[in-house]
Amino acid sequence: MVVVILLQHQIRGVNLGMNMIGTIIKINCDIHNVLCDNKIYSCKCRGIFRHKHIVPLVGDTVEINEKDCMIEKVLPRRNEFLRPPVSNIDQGILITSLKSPNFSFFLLDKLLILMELHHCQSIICITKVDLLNKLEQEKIKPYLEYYQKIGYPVVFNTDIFQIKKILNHKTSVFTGQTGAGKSTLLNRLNPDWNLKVGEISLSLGRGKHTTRMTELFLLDDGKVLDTPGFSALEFQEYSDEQIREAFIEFENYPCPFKDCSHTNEGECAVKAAVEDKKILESRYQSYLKLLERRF
Ligand SMILES: Nc1nc2c(ncn2[C@@H]2O[C@H](COP(=O)(O)OP(=O)(O)OP(=O)(O)O)[C@@H](O)[C@H]2O)c(=O)[nH]1
Ligand SMILES: [Mg+2]
Ligand SMILES: [Zn+2]
Repeated sequence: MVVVILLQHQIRGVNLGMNMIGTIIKINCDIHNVLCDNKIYSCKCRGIFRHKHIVPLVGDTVEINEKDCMIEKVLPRRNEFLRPPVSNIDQGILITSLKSPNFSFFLLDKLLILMELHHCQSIICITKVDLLNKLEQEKIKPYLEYYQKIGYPVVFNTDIFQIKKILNHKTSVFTGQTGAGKSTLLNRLNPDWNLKVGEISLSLGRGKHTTRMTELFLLDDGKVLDTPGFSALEFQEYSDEQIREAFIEFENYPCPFKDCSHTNEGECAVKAAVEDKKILESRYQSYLKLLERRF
C-alpha cells in the first residue's frame, strides 16, 4: 500500500521531501547545481556544513533534500584536488599544445605527476600539431613515443572518435596550459556546450585564462570537467618519496640502495639509465625540479 502511494506521488511529481543522490556540476558562490535524475537542482548547504568545515566540490556525490533544495550530506570522495577544487576524478586529459603556447616537458611532467599523486589515469592529448612544420613534427615524435611506452596513451585533438571512447563511463578532468585548446576540444566533442574559446595574445603566444570556473558536463555515459588549470599548491602535501614513486618508469631500474633518491648516491640505476638515454633527460630534470619544489 505504501509503495503504491509513493509511486502515485512520484508519477504526479508531488514532493515527499525524500532525499536523493546527485552530483554537483557547478558551484557559483553558495549556489550548488546538483544533477539528479537528469534534472538540475539549485541547492544550498545546511548551516552545519560551515561549522564542520565541510566544503562541497564540483564532482561530489551528495544527498539532497528535494523539498527545500538543501544539500544534506557529502558522500565520501575517491580523491580531491585543491585548485581547482574538484573531486572523484578518474582520469586527467592533459591538453598539451605543441606551439602557441609552446610545448613544455616540465609542464607535462608536472601534470602527469599530479595525476599519479591523486591516483588518476593520464591521457596526453596533443593540440596544434598543425602549427608545426614536417621537420618539427618529426622531432617531437620520439618524445611522444617515450610517454606512450611508459604507459601514458597519446592522442591528438583531431581523434574525436577515439577521445569519445576514452571519456565514456569515466569522470575526466581537462587540464593544461591556458590557450592549449581545452575548451575548443570540448566544443568539438559537443557543440551544444558552446564554451568560450580564447584568443591567443600574439605578443605572449599565450592565452589569458578564458575558462574561469570549473564546470562538469555530461557526454554520452561519461562526465567531463573544463578547468582553468591546476596550481602548484597541489604538490604541497606530498613527500619526496611520493614524488619519486610518481615517476612510474623509475621502478624499472632498481638501485643498489633500497631508498635511493637518485640524486647524490654514487651508484644509481636511474641516473645510469638517464646517461644511457633509456630515461628521458627531461624527465629526470623534472624530477629534480619537483624535489626542490621549483615550480
Ligand atoms: N591552430 C590550432 N589552434 C587551436 C587548436 N586548438 C585550439 N586552438 C586555438 O587556440 C586558442 C585557445 O583555445 P581555448 O580552447 O580557448 O584554450 P583553453 O585551453 O580552453 O584556454 P583557457 O580557457 O584560457 O585555459 C583558440 O584561438 C583556439 O581556436 C589546434 O589544434 N590548432
Ligand atoms: Mg578554456
Ligand atoms: Zn637511484
